[in-house]
Amino acid sequence: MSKPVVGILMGSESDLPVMQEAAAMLQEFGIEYEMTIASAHRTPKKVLEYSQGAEKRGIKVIIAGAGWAAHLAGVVASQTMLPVIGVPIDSSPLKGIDALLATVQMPGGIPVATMALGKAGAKNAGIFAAQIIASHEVKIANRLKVYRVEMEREVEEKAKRLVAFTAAPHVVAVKEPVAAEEAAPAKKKPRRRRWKKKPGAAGPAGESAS
Ligand code: RP5
Repeated sequence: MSKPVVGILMGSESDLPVMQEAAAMLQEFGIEYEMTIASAHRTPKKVLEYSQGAEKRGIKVIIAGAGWAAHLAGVVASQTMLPVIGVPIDSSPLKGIDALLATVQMPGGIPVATMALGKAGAKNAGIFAAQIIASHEVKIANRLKVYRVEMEREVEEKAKRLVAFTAAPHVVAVKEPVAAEEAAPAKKKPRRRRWKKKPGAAGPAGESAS
């Protein structure tokens, strides 16, 4: 096994289900990575040590995912010259809008390449890290090209299946929606009972027929 070239950091264990998406993409492209929990506010020393030592250890890109007031990616970026990819995580009551703004709104001077919120963002972080590595590794560049071709083929297959589905007889045979009155048989009106006066008989109020 060769040395990891991508470092994945996350603020909490609760971020793992999201950040696994980044790891899955790196695995798909055959890129070695390491993954750990380091929080900018709970374990700030660890974050500093990790960020300052990463380049020396052979790391080329750092992916940092955090939720709430997500300052992790910015703090990491401030401590290294490596490119830092930020993944805002939708773990807060604000559904991640706080993490998105905290990660993307870096003041000029210390950039963080911010991805989309949540799992899609983590997935893209993995692909983006692969693209950075691909700039000096032809093998990874080729795998990325294959990935794009495969994605295109899958979408085309789905489009063909959709055409086949809409052309199928069972779809054509679908009837127009039946109007509610037609669908339900009209209810018979209850016959009103009429009180008939018998000739010469007294009425209900005791009136005699005239
Ligand atoms: C952030 O606080 C983490 O990145 C996580 O998304 C959020 C909540 O952490 P836990 O309270 O679940 O540990 O630092």
